[in-house]
Amino acid sequence: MVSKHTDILTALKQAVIKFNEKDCRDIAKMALDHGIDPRTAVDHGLIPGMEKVGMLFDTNEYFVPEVLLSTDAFYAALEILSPHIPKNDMKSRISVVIGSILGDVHDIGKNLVKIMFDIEGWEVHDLGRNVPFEKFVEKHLEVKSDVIAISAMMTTTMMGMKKVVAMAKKENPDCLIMIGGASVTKEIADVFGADGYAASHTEAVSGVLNMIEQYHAFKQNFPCSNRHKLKSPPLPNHKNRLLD
Ligand code: B12
Repeated sequence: MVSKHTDILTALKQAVIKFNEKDCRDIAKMALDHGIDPRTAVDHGLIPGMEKVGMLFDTNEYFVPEVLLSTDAFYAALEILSPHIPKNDMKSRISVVIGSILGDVHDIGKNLVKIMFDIEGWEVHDLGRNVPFEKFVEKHLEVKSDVIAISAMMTTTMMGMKKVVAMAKKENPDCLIMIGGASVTKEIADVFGADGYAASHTEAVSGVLNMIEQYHAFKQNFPCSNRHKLKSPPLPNHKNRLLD
């Protein structure tokens, strides 16, 4: 059975690499039929496939059209798998505005992060990709989100995140901003004045919870500061998950 599961995950990876949308769909269904955890199928099938595509692109074996086709294949499987990923029925709903920064059409990573937030049962406002700076801030103010999460995959687009941080903090100093994407590091996040950073979708949820924990610690230590209240109160159920 284990080897059957491994075979299916390998086949899923290969279907992304070979940009075979139909195979991707069929193998994703097969994975579910064989009781493979859909998250495992994403993390150990689809993502390694996309990573390999990135390598082929780097070595000029693949060009943009192949990468686009692989992206379609990736999404075809993700569409089948993601509805089967169980969601938490958390009482506290953190509210997040998320999007890929202006000039950036890469959205696979952003969408994986979004799925993780969805799984947590959080309120997620997805602005999509190539999002103008002011849209992040406008949406944050409109829905009073706790967090703005921004993705940038290119060195040319990542500077835009610094602008969003400045614009958002000017409008609401309490807005917590998390940034990520292949071009971003923790150091860059610090330099940009972002409150949080996560290297991958698997760290994004704990990254947000950490950020909120630090915010509440700050409020406790500096009650007279002019920071305002977050929409979501401290989350008592999160004791075992970083927050109090
Ligand atoms: C797929 C892809 C594309 C697809 C995008 C399709 C789509 N819908 O996303 C297409 C073909 C459209 C494309 C186009 C281009 N691409 Co491209 N692309 C890639 C590729 C191969 C894979 C990216 C990917 O999806 N990885 C898989 C996901 C799972 O990983 P990830 O994106 O890193 O996301 C994870 C983390 O970064 C993190 N994360 C991401 N976002 C966020 C946000 C938050 C808040 C958090 C906490 C975490 C987080 O979590 C994610 C999940 O674990 C990369 C190569 C690579 N090795 O990354 C190049 C790459 C990003 N592309 C690149 C380039 C140059 C381009 C083009 C300019 C090419 C061209 N000549 O036209 C155009 C630009 C278009 C534009 N204006 O945006 C360069 C960028 C170089 C740079 N450093 O600036 C790369 C690195 C390739 C390279 N080595 O040159 N691309």
